[in-house]
Amino acid sequence: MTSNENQDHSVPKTHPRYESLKYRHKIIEGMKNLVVAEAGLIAHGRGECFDYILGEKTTLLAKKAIRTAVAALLLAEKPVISVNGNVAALVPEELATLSKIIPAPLEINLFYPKEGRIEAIKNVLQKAGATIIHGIDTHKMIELEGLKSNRRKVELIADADIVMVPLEDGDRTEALKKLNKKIIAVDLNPLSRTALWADITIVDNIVRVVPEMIKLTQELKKLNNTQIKEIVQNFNNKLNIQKTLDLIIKYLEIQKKKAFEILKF
Ligand code: PTJ
Repeated sequence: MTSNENQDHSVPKTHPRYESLKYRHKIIEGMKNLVVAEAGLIAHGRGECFDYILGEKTTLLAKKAIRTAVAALLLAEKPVISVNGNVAALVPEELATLSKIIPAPLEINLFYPKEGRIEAIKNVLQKAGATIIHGIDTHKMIELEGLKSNRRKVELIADADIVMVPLEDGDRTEALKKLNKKIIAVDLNPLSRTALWADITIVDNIVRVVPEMIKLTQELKKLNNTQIKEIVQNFNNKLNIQKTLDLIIKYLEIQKKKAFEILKF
């Protein structure tokens, strides 16, 4: 085994589930470094389960939502990308790039407060090349009305017109919607409250979403404002979620048939 193959806790690159295991280890490392909350491991496992029944790929429906999300971010006056522990552990470099090219500031916002976590996440983001990071100085923060969790403490998000909330909990999405913010959710569970409350719901893995957003930002920046607006106007989020649920059912039917073929012998 070469040293390269050995890098992710002895998981060989040839392993059929290499990608999935690689991200598991990023989450575990993140937990050891305070970046990821303990519950972040469980949240990741839930995400993996939904990813599995979506075929672990970016569906055409997700691609459409991602395209719309990028268009909406480009049109926004005060966009903000909310960052939690899982996201910082999984895609720090990609977040830094996306933040720069939109441009949209990153704001650390945690559900599980713990001494040292904000600092640890800030360091990871800075190391990854991020320059504009908010949600660090408690003196600059205000509290969102009607929200009891730690996510109520926000800085630029309070004044944002669009907030991208990857791996979010339903309560804050609801609170942000009540404040008339447009919400872009990234959530592998199309049935979560966040997915159902958001204006643009991306049902896909954050590890595939952010690279795709970077690619599309470069592409959409070549369009004029009217063309970018059309992308947002032509998108129907409710329909996209319904079709995603149909896709999951269809995928499971196909997998069931395949499993039955194997079970026959
Ligand atoms: O770092 P903190 O303290 O802010 O905590 C972050 C977590 C994620 C632990 C916290 O927000 C939490 O408990 O979230 P939930 O309520 O478990 O919701 C997370 C949602 O994200 C679930 O619906 C998961 O299916 C989904 N999810 C998990 N991993 C991914 C994902 N969606 C997209 N990509 C993933 N990699």
